Amino acid sequence: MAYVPHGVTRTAKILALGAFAVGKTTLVGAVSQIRPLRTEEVMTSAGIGIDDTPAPGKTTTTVAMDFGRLTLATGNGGVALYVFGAPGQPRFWRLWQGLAEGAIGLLLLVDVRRLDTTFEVLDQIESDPVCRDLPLVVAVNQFDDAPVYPLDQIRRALALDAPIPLLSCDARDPASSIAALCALVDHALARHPDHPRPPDHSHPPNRPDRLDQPLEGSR
Ligand SMILES: Nc1nc2c(ncn2[C@@H]2O[C@H](COP(=O)(O)OP(=O)(O)O)[C@@H](O)[C@H]2O)c(=O)[nH]1
Ligand SMILES: [Mg+2]
Repeated sequence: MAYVPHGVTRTAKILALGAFAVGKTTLVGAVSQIRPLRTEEVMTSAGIGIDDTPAPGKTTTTVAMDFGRLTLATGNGGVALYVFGAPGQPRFWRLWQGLAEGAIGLLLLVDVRRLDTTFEVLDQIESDPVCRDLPLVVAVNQFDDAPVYPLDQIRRALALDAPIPLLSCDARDPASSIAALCALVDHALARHPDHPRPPDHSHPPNRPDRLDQPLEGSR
């Protein structure tokens, strides 16, 4: 059992969300300084046509949650981040409310090859009574064989409000994934406690269902 290191004065919980196979489990494993808790189960032929993924190496799926922990040094003592990963399929969405309880914010992972699934996830976040009030950062997990789009185009396609940070990451890379977590911590700090910004759910965003041409030279 690895205990929280000395010098840690604060803790914060973060929930990584996103559609099936966008890299949530990979990101939690990449950032965790302890052996991550995983709840992976082997996918069987029963999932064909339901749990389809462009990731050829994916043979398991999260059925409850991922959990990892990392400590970040700050000016006045360390902060321990407890990073949870949610299962992505709609049949597990009822778990999100409980997983999001007490979190300082949500990290939404996106695979640009399957933006339609991200629209559904955004709709779910907006309708979840806990998730919808949490600060949100969106991270494009840039898969090797996925096209590369300018972030402003992805922002428009997802109809993200201007204050929502949007960045690109590689969920397999600890530094890149930690940068995404830091962006979320910064964003959450900026909103709390002096800058509350209640979300406006009165006008459902109009989300286009495709992106334009990828950047030149992209894969
Ligand atoms: N090439 C590439 N593969 C990735 C990346 N992130 C995840 N994967 C692979 O994509 C598959 C799905 O990732 P996983 O973390 O299980 O997705 P989850 O369903 O969101 O938890 C796995 O086979 C990963 O090894 C990435 O950034 N690049
Ligand atoms: Mg997973």
